[in-house]
Amino acid sequence: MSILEKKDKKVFDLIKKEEKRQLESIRLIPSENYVSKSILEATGSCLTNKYSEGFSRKRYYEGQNIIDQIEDLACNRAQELFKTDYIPNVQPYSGSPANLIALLSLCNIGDTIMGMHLSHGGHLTHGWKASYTGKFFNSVQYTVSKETNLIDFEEIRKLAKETKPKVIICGYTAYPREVDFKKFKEIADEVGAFLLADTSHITGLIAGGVHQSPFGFADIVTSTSHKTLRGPRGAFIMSKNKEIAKRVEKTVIPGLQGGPHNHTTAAMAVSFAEANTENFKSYSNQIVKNAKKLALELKNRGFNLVTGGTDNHLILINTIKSKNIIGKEASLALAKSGIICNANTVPFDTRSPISPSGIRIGTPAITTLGLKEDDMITIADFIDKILENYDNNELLLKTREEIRNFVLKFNLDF
Ligand code: DSN
Repeated sequence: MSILEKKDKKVFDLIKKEEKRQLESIRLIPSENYVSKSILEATGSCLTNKYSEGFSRKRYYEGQNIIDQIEDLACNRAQELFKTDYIPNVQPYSGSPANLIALLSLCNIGDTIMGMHLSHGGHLTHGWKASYTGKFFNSVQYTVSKETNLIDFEEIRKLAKETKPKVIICGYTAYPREVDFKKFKEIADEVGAFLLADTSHITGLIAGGVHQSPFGFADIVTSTSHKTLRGPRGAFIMSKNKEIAKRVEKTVIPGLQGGPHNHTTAAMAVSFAEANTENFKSYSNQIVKNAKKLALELKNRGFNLVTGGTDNHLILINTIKSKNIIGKEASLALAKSGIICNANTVPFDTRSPISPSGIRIGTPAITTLGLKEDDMITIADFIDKILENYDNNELLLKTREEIRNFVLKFNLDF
């Protein structure tokens, strides 16, 4: 970035500082990752200069010969990666627009949709009351079981039969267990609903074969490309058949978006190829191994984990039950020492999303950095020490140095 350094030192310096922060912290936000240099190059390429409203060979502006090839490549690679004939659309700007596009393709404004409640693990765009998906549609929200904090299929079936939703949404942002897409499909069929699977968090695990696949069950699969999949900041939609894919196209443009972000499309194509390798299989397997080990080590130190552990890449800790600290205080204390996570609601939380009862942590980024199971023991020790001493500023700052030294031993090498 020598040109940027010369032309705009202020922005250059801020980017360099952020790069340093990312490499000197233990990054545990489960939706974040480090991308490869190839993906950084593709996102920083001349493709950002081009407008391409429409789809391959059906564009509104000229000069699309290369862009069409890039978009076709991304779509073909998506199908190869997920071993599916679902029809890809790689144009949604990010996960929230992708979900809105999916909902507007499957039903009309005012129709009933059914998604998981925000504080039980659902996303804002799964019909939460403050999101427009909760205002445009008649949103019915399901919860996890009070006893186990697991998905309760009998409750979901009962609610679906009572409310007759047009769309049922599964796939979550803060649910530490495997999603059984087949069971959701059975319920959707029983009530004549479409099934929308938002796999954003677990797409990399699906690609790597360590989580079951929604293909064959969901009518639409939406996903961001930057979480466990380790691609650029973007999203894609996979539709079960041509009719749904056509509706998705129309909802993308002219419905909700203008020109696609071609630099993102190219980077997405790169990430689909990167994820279709033996290396990526090992990576996704290691994400889960690390998460399970970290959960075990935290449990051994007396932490209260929602559902008692994890099957995927994330762990939800009730910090009030664990250490009598509210989630925001816990995440701030951890950040002061260089462990970056987010405060998170837990099921049946009585506190608000801005100051909830827990934190959410995950292993995708640290696994990219090369950390293995033994390193999870060190991280659990750090978390324990910090939360035991969350109001001891001196100790937090001293721990910051220990964490910097620990994490700088690892290198991004791809
Ligand atoms: N912000 C994402 C997450 O952290 O899960 C979801 O959109």
